Amino acid sequence: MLVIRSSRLPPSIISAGGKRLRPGIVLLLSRALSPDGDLSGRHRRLAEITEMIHTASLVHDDVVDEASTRRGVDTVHSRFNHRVAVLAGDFLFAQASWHLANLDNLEVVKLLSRVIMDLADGEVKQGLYRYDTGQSFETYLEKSYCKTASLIANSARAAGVLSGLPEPQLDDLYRFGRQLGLAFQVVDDILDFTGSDQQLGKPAASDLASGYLTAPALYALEERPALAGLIEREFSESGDLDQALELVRSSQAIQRSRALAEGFANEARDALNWLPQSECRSALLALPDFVLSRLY
Ligand code: GRG
Repeated sequence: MLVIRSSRLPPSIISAGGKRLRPGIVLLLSRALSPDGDLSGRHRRLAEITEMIHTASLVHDDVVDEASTRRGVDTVHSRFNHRVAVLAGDFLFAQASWHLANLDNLEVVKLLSRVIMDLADGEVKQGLYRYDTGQSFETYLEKSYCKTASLIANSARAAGVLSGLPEPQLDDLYRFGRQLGLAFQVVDDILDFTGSDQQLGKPAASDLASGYLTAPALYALEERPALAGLIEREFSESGDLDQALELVRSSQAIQRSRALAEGFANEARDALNWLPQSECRSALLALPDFVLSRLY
């Protein structure tokens, strides 16, 4: 993948790296599914495409959320401006689409195009339900699927397509990615309440402050009716946000969210039981625990 580096440039979202979870899954699946543990060139390209799509979505997301930092560095729009950030995100989406088309596999093109549709859909859903205390838990999970799990699920399935797997196993790969992605998003949502700015690489408690109601807030609303009033008036009075955070943190919401993430992580692990023994299989089966370990 083309990466522009210069010692004179300050760190960017690309050089800051991130966890590279999504390409890691595609690379591990490629090796785990190959009889001699090889990594094919097409799987390598698919891995690059998944990270390009992910990075593009982060750049756009930071514009929408007006976020100042990401991966511990200034966001593109805060370093340059909104116009540059939107164009940089578009550029990455366009590059990803070009390399995707050049894989010459219509099924893979369909899977990854669907992801880009889901990302946009998830972002719209999230915007529509801001500060909406009446939203269902199902709406939250649908949004989480679109914004996070779809990319992991469909790229895992696409890795299986490139390996020539039959339909039932493709379904298992999709299920692995979907449940892992949901676990990952719930963990991310918990960390927003429990992590520090430094741990997160972005401001803590920013979801609730922006009116995004995630698993901890939705569970807390069931236990603490006073929380609804604070959210509905959009934390407009001084001390509202701190009071809301205290209501969430003093309820069972974090424990219940943790149990939800553990359930998704277990389902992800079960979906890959059939993979033949290899180091890559062991690494893939360790991923659900890695996702949960971010909580401890
Ligand atoms: C498709 C035109 C078009 C727009 C995209 C903005 C947008 C619509 C979608 C946003 C999707 C988004 C940013 C979801 C967040 C997913 C998430 C949990 C990101 C954090 O992932 P990590 O922790 O990040 O893996 P690192 O930095 O490790 O890569």
